[in-house]
Amino acid sequence: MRTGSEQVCAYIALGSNLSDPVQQITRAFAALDAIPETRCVLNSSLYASRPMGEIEQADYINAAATLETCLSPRNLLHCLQDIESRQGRVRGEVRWGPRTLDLDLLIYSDWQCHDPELTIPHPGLSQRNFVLFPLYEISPGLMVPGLGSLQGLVKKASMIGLQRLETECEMSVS
Ligand code: A4P
Ligand code: MG
Repeated sequence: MRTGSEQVCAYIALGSNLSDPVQQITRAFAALDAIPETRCVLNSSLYASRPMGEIEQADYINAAATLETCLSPRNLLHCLQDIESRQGRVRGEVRWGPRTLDLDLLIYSDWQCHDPELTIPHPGLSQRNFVLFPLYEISPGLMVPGLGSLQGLVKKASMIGLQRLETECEMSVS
């Protein structure tokens, strides 16, 4: 069990499709940086994405962030859930339903855990283009514990239904 104290890198996926999603994600970057013993050292561009799943709902804004943190994975997850609540997240009614803010802990150092309360790497990471491309933008050399290189995962993914909203840094997947 990982208890925290030494500084590690953690990667977060952000998503929103309610109550001004661009503003929600921008606020969430600041909230991540304000977590105790934690700094948000990089954030990706914002991406518009078509909703995954069967529910009819608005398009999402997605992004990714790199944190440096001394918190344990569970304490970090609880901080992410606090931020979701503060930004109006109502949890639990519909799986994959609309939300003001979703913060998923994608990767925590080289750690792997398969507990329902905390699964790391996040189980959706390798199948979701709205997670892979923002993460690749901020950490192209990343190795995903148990899954190999992020670049390898990105090469198998498609940009269909995904649009980057900012243009200043070009991505190339070779
Ligand atoms: N949990 C376990 N591991 C983790 C982890 N690594 N990070 C547990 C965060 N939470 C983790 O999460 C449900 C439970 O997962 C929690 O109790 C936590 O302890 P939740 O945030 O309450 O519920 P959820 O997010 O609705 O569930 P789920 O199945 O994780 O939904 P997803 O996978 O996050 O999908 N379409 C687009 N285009 N973009 C999106 O961002 N998001 C969703 C939600 C649907 N469609 C989307 C998007
Ligand atoms: Mg979630």
